[in-house]
Amino acid sequence: MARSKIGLVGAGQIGGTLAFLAGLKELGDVVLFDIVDGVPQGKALDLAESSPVEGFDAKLTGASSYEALSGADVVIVTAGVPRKPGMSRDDLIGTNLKVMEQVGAGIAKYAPDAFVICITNPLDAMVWALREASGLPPEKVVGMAGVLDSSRFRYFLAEEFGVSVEDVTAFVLGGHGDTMVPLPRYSTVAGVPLPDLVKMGWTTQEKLDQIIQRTRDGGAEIVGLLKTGSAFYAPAASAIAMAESYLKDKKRVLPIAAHLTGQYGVDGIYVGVPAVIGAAGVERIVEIELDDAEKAAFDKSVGAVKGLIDACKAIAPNL
Ligand code: TXD
Repeated sequence: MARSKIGLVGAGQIGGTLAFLAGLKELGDVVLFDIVDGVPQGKALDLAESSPVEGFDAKLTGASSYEALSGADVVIVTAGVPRKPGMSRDDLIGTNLKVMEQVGAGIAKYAPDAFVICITNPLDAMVWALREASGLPPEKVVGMAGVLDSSRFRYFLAEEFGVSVEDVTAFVLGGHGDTMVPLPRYSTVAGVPLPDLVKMGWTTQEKLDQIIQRTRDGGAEIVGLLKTGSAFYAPAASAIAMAESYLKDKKRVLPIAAHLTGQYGVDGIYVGVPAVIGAAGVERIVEIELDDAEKAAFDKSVGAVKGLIDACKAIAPNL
């Protein structure tokens, strides 16, 4: 059976890391695409030269034409510009929306059967725009944010509790921004929900609230430290987990930006919800029960996403 093919649109900080992780996990052949000539080719060659050391067999190439995406099974999109200190994710709309229109056209032409994972910010609006511009079925176009946000949440919780990150599960719903909705009731250590752990004296509500806020500020914390760009290792690892679930039909239950058609009372936009990712793409949206406070927070986040999408429609009425 031929190897899978993974197309990476954007060969920058996240794109290069995606390529390395895809190689190390032997997920298939990798094509890096970028508009900066030489960067995709140089990174692909460097990564290929690591393969004998790491022992993975894959064809790694760089390209400056969308034609190189032909027949890709998965396309991961990081094309665009990242934040600088003091910028919000929403400040990126003007530039990155135009990029999504170009990328959507390229995918429609050369990889219409691919499972597409958008990473470009502001994520919830950019994945919507990418789906509109590509015309692909909504179940084959998703956004990566919730896996990253919940991984940050899980890491901070594991540190607080002194337990393995492997035994901490967490859900973060809603938009990838200040209104994201970490859900303590559905986050656990080995199945023990966080509210019970507070009662058991493992932590305090105040400490838990601090961890939730640090999760919300996770991106800005790293942008502030790096100064020249944003996070890229954890974002790349998060998108690769989604790609792997599709390529291996693992049916993972992951928080992703998915197209809703009435679930959670939301229709026609992308927002972070738990979903099953398998060989058919988004195979199920998991509608968990939300209490009044959680629902109010989720609805506020949905409102923020709707505002971003309205801003996109104002800039690009053809979408
Ligand atoms: O959780 C999440 N979704 C976020 C997403 C987590 C972290 C970063 N987030 C966003 O991903 C970030 O705000 C950016 O919008 C993207 C990519 O971040 P990255 O750190 O990889 O940015 P780089 O290193 O600047 O890489 C972007 C590449 C760069 O090489 C450009 O030349 C290329 O995109 N680029 C393009 N490629 C193709 N086509 C076009 N038009 C284009 N424009 C820029």
